[in-house]
Amino acid sequence: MGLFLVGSCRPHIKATPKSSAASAKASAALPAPPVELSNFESDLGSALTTKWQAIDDKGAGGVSTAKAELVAGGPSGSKRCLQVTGTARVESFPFPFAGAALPLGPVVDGQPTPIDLSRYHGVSFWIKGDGKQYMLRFQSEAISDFNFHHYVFTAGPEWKQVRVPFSELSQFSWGTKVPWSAARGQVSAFFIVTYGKPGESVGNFAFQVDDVSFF
Ligand SMILES: [Ca+2]
Repeated sequence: MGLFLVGSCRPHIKATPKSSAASAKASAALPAPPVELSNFESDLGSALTTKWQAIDDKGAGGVSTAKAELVAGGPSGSKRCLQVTGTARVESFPFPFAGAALPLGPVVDGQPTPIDLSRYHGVSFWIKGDGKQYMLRFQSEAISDFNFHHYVFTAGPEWKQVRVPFSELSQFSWGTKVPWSAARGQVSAFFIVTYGKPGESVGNFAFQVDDVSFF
């Protein structure tokens, strides 16, 4: 899917800055923390009225694939969770990625409206997977070279909670460094995607996510 596509390294698609007025409007009704964004009990929706979707690198010339769907299960007490499966591999595009994305503001003309995350301190979710490394990322309009703030973790065979204060997010060594305090006001999407070194295929992947919250 090519919607608001980003790469794990330097893709060649330019972000389109959104107006601050649109950002302020989308942020106006944000609930106070802690807020449960998605529990996946009945659908792929979120408390922000946006919806989770599969994301891959095809729009950047890649060949990776992803599928996002509701399945039975989840951590204790859950009936359903989000399952993401696919393949992330190198062909002509050297920075393969695939996974799932949540637009944070309303999607207009295929692009999510940025919102202001200043009132939140971090993100938490439950995860289970194939033992591979994954990366959460926050796409911000304040960053023009795709070096978005991220955090790498491993999804193992047992459900575990990943709880990440925004202060623990980092950027790659390439690209312009932007403090989170300057990026958090214009965040358009949250991603959980495969993590691999440039030029390296991740191969088949599978993980499940549940109970995504901002605290
Ligand atoms: Ca659930």
